[in-house]
Amino acid sequence: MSAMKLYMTPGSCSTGIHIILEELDEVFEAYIVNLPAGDHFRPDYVAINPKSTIPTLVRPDGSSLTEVQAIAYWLARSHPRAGLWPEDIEGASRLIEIMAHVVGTIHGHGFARIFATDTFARHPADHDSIRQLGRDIIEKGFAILNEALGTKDYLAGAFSVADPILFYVEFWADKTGMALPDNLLAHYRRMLARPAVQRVLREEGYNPATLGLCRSDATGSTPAP
Ligand SMILES: N[C@@H](CCC(=O)N[C@@H](CS)C(=O)NCC(=O)O)C(=O)O
Repeated sequence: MSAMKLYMTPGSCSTGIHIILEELDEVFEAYIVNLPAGDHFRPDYVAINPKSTIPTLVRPDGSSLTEVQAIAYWLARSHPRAGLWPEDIEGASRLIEIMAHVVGTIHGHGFARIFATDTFARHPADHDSIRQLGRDIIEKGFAILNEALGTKDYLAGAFSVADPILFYVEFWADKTGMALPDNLLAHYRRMLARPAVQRVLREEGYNPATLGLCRSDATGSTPAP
């Protein structure tokens, strides 16, 4: 048995997993995968994760686990005393539903069209419209999540592994100047106030004090004066 290894890229979806590990006070080794440099296609990384995606968690028995939701679930279930996963079937199903929506739709169909536009259309003339489609998908997704969260502090009421997953797309919205509806903005700021989240952001090169200053309105999020 050895320490877990998290293969991650600062400011990416792996930030959600990094936060879960920090919240669990888990000892792990962090390995930075430089996506722009193509590190994820190097044979040594492909041997760990043939999908060439981040995050990858290499567990104490040496086996790799990929996919954000699967890693979040495994971390929660292997630390039952932390209480980061609901015990009831309805609560657990709702968290799976939300994480799938965040990772599959808001990230995979929405932000991916903005961050990796050229993987959706070969011709640069199409890129603006692809990016706009991405923004539309994100806006619709955020409206649905805003209703699901309601006025609860966290998605399951109490903090769970789904909150850092929601956090990473809220963080991307902030960084790209997109509006967050009221309940999500309150959730994002609540997450930013957590000491573990602040530690992760600093470790990944961000200043938490400069985040969460966006405001929620119908015309789009703009920095607060
Ligand atoms: N479905 C994957 C998505 C992960 C993903 O798209 N990660 C991005 C970074 S946020 C990535 O690895 N991009 C590199 C690539 O796809 O080439 C998961 O849940 O882990």
